[in-house]
Amino acid sequence: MSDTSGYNPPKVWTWKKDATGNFANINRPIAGPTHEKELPVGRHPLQLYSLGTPNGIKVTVMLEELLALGHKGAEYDAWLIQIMQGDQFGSGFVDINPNSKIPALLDRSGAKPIRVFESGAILLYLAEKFDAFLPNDDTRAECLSWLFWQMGSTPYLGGGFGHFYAYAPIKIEYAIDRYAMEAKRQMDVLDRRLAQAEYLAGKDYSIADMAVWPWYGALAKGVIYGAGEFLDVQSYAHVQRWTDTIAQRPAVQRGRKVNCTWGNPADQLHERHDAADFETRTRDKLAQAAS
Ligand SMILES: N[C@@H](CCC(=O)N[C@@H](CS)C(=O)NCC(=O)O)C(=O)O
Repeated sequence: MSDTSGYNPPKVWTWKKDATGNFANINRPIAGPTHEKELPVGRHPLQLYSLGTPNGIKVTVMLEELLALGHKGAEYDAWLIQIMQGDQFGSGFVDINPNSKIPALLDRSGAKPIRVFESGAILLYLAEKFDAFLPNDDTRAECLSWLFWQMGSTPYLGGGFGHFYAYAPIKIEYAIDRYAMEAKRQMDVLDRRLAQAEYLAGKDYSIADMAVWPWYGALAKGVIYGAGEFLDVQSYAHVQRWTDTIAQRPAVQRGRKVNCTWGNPADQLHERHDAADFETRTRDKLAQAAS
C-alpha cells in the first residue's frame, strides 16, 4: 500500500497542544494532577467515582447486583466524574487512580481506606469481598479468562476501531480496515463461546459477563460508534441472545443509569446516594419536581 498521508514522523515526537479531534482537549502525554481538588465522601462504605460509560457501567451493575442479592455492605455513593471537563486530573482523583481514568473505587469499610482502580480489578475485588459472581468451582478459571480477555481486547475495539471509525478528524482506510477486522474477530470469538454456553463462564452469570456486556452488548445493538450495519452485528446471533438476556436483569437496568449524563432523561441518574434515588432523582423526575 502506498503512503498517501504525507506525514513523516520527526526524530523526536512533540506534543501539539492545538490538536483537533474528539478527546484532544483531555489527552496529555504526562500523568499526574493538573489541579488541587478533594473528592467528596458520602455515608456509605463504598465510594465510587465514575461516569456512565461502558467501563463505568461494569461497576455500577456489579454493585446493584450485589445489593439485589442482599449484600448490605455493597451500599455505595456514586459520584460523577466529568472526564470531558478534566475531573480525572484533580488531585483527589489521582490519589485513588494514578492513571486518571474512571472508574475508581474507595472502600472505606475497614480500618484504612482501600483504593481500587481499573474496572476489571474493581470487579474482582468486589467479587472476592462478597464471594459473589465469581464461581468457586472449575469454571472459576474460565470466568477469569473472559474477564481478562475483555480488559486486553477492548482497547482494540475502543481505542482502535471506535477511534478511527467514529472519532478521528480524518477517515484513514488503513486504520479503519485493520480495526474493523479485529472488532469482527472479537465478536466472532464471543459468538463461538456463547454458542457453547449460556454465559461466558458457563451456566452462571458472572463478573465476566458484567465486564464484556457493556462494550460488546452495546456494539451488538449498534449503540456505540453507530457501527451496527458496518460490522453486520446482527450476524452474531449468540451474542445477540446473550445481550438481550442480560439487558433484562433489573440490576443491569439500574446500574446502566448511574452516572449517566446523556440520552433519555429517565435513564440518567447523575449521582446515586440511596436506592430510592432511582425513583426520585433521575433527570426526568428532577425536572418534574422543579416545574
Ligand atoms: N482500563 C481502564 C480503562 C478506563 C477508561 O478508559 N476510562 C475512560 C472512560 S471510559 C476515561 O476515564 N477516560 C478519561 C481520560 O482518558 O482522560 C478500565 O477498565 O478501568
